[in-house]
Amino acid sequence: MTTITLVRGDITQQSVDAIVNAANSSLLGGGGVDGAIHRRGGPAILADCRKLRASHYGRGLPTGRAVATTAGDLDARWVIHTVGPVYSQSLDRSALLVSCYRESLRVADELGARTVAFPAVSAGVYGWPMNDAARIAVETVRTTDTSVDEVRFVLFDDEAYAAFAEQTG
Ligand code: AR6
Repeated sequence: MTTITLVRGDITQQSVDAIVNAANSSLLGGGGVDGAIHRRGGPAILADCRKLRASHYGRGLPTGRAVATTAGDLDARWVIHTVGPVYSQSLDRSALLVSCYRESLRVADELGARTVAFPAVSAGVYGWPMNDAARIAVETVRTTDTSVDEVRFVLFDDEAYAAFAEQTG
């Protein structure tokens, strides 16, 4: 059984096996949670990302996929980078958001990670409505077969926390 916990705070302060990053396909960093992870984790994370680009993802990491790097100076063993979909009102891109959580958990299982912290993927710069992002996140974790003991959603503000709390009731 995977336990879902909610924390209001900064994901870079978490002590877990793996921290999931809401990255972009370049894997070279950005704003939001991505910027915070690279800032606090230090240059080792970017160095690993550059190696992954050179070896496997010259055209970028596709949306919905996930890959792991070192966690640098963070209090974690790995960062799992996943690329969420940009929200679209005309297209239903939710399967790609489901895939982000499934793929991140699959990578966590491969690594042997037992505690994994997630942000609200796609719910910032990528524009996904928070309530829907929370529903997809919680439903997907609940229906994914994984060896992860704890999935910790780390929510940055009251709106995000409330949306996830409504789903976990
Ligand atoms: N800890 C936890 N959550 C955070 C933190 C933090 N330190 N900082 C922000 N959030 P976003 P996206 C929340 O924009 O929508 C980047 O530039 C934030 O409030 O980080 O998937 C990437 O490089 C929001 O609720 O990710 C991509 O280009 C959630 O994390 C793009 O943004 C996700 O917001 C990805 O956009």
